[in-house]
Amino acid sequence: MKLTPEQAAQFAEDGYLLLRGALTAADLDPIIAEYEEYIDRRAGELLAAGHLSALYADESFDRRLISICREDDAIYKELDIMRFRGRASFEFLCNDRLLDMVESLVGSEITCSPIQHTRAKLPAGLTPGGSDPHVAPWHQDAGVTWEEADPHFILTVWLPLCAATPENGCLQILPRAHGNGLVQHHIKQGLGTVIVDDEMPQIAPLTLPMDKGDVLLLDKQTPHRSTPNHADTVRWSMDLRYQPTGTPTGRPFHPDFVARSRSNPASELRDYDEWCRQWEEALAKVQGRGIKAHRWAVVE
Ligand SMILES: O=C(O)CCC(=O)C(=O)O
Ligand SMILES: [Fe+2]
Repeated sequence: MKLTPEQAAQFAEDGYLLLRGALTAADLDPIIAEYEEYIDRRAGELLAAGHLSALYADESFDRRLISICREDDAIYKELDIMRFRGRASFEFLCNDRLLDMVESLVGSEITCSPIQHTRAKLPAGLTPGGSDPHVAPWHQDAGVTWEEADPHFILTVWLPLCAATPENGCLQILPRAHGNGLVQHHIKQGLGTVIVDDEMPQIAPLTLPMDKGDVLLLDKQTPHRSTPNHADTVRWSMDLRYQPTGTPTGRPFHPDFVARSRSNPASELRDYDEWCRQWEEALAKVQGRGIKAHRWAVVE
C-alpha cells in the first residue's frame, strides 16, 4: 500500500503515521505459524528433558508462551529476529505491501537495517532476570544508533502480531516532538536507554492501542516508550527499520541488506540462507567483544 500525499504530509507534520488494517492475515500468519511451530518443538524438548510439566498445546499464540515460561524461560531469549532466523520472518522484511509504505517515505532504494526485533513481551515479573528489554523507557530511535547514522533518515515500522493494548504494554509516543534533532539520553541500570529528564519535551503522550494488521510508522526523532505488560497475554510485535541504501545504519557490526531497489533489482537480497549466514557470522564475531551499541553514559 503506497501512502497518499496527504498521509506522507501527515507523517512529516506529526512524526508518526498510524495505518489501520494496512496488513492482512496473509501477510502476518506465516510469521505467527513459524513461531508457533518453533515453540511447539521447543516445548516438546523441554518436556522430554523434565523442565516442563505439560506442553500447553491447546493454548493460543498469545498465551502459550506464558504458561511455558512460568516453568522454564529458556525459549524467551531465542525469539528475536536475528536469533530465531525464521524464513517467513525474513520474507516479511521484503513484503511488498510493507515496502510500498516504506518506499513512500524512504524512496525507491531501500535498505533493511539490522536494528530490528520480534518482541514477545511477557507479563511483568515473568521475564528472565527481572528486567525486560521489551519495556522501553522514553527514547528516540535516533538514540540507539552510532553517531554515523545521525544525519540520515531512518524509518521505524512497528506492528503487533496480536492486539497491543495499554494493559499488555502497547506503545506511547509524543506527537509532533520530532524535528529538533537528537536529544540527550543516558543508560539507566535496569531501565535502559532513556531521554534525560531535562530534555523530555513537555507534550502529552499519546497511547496507541493497535490490532493485528495495523502498522505504525515512526520518525527516528519521535520520542516513544512502552509500558510493562500487566495483562495475561503476550504482547507479540515486530519493529523494523528501513533507510535509503548507502546510508549507515549505525550498527555496522550487524548485517543490513537491500530490501528493494528500483534501479538495480539484482542487488536485492532474496536468499534466505545467505541472510542466516550473515547473521550467524556477525553474532559469532561480536560475541564477547563488548561492543557498545548505544553511545550514552551509564548512570545508576
Ligand atoms: O516494542 C516496544 O515495546 C518498544 C519498541 C521500540 O522502542 C521501537 O520499536 O523502537
Ligand atoms: Fe524505539
